[in-house]
Amino acid sequence: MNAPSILLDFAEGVATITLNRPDRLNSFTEAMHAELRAALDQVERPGAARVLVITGAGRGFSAGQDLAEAAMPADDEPWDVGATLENNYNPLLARLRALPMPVIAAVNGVAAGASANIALGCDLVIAARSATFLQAFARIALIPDAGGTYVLPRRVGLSRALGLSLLADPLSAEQAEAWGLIWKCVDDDRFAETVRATARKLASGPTHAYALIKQSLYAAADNDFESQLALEVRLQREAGATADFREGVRAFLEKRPAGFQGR
Ligand code: T3D
Repeated sequence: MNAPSILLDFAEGVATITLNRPDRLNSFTEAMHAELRAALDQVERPGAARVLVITGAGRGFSAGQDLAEAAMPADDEPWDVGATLENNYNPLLARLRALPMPVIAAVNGVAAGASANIALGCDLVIAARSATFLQAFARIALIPDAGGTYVLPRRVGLSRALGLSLLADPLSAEQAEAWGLIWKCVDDDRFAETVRATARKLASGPTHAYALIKQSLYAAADNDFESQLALEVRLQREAGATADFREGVRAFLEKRPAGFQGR
């Protein structure tokens, strides 16, 4: 029997999904996408988790689409590369963004192709110093996908987005942090502990408020100022109606740490 290509673990409110095809640098197959969808179903069960970490097994995070999986059609046959985006990557990116909890990409090694953009589609990207981000697409005459053309110019500006996409050179984790593409680059020997500590902190936080923070900040990229102010009113009302808000204020007034329940 084949080893599962997705591992899922739950501990203390933290769900960890490990991309697990290390001999193929965790590149994505159809089966792996299906396993990932099933794992996300588990993560989304009510009360199952308050934070999700996605990482890779072995020396890499993931090398994008498995280029060896699909048989190449004959030269006169059509090759619909958009289908895998529609069926697999786009729903995945939308799902990660909508997940009502923080999602951490723990980038342990190279993140290439669609997987670089899956990592960038997570809410917090923590990368080991030895990791790299590679918009590999132009190397095989494709365009950045899995949200790459959306997120890159918004995070690093058009000049750098074009440079990364056209030249398809690896970007170091350190440079990615300096450009504001990712949250944090940490030394390899501190990577696992940093991810663990960050996940634990988020798992004991106000989960519902985190979901609303995600919603408001992602909406800001496309909203005008007035619409964003109106959205803040609506979402702040919702945050203010949670038990965690009352607990946060009570804890502040009583000069003690808050005990958030995530609702
Ligand atoms: O349907 C569609 O195709 C459309 C979808 C597109 C979405 C995409 O993601 S397109 C982009 C696909 N990804 C790539 O182009 C990256 C391909 N990989 C690489 O360029 C290199 O592997 C890396 C730069 C990421 C890492 O290089 P290195 O030297 O550290 O490792 P390696 O030796 O190249 O890879 C290790 C093994 O993994 C190797 O197998 P081997 O020789 O030991 O038997 C390699 O072939 C395999 N591998 C790496 N990436 C892929 C892969 N096998 C299949 N697909 C891969 N994407």
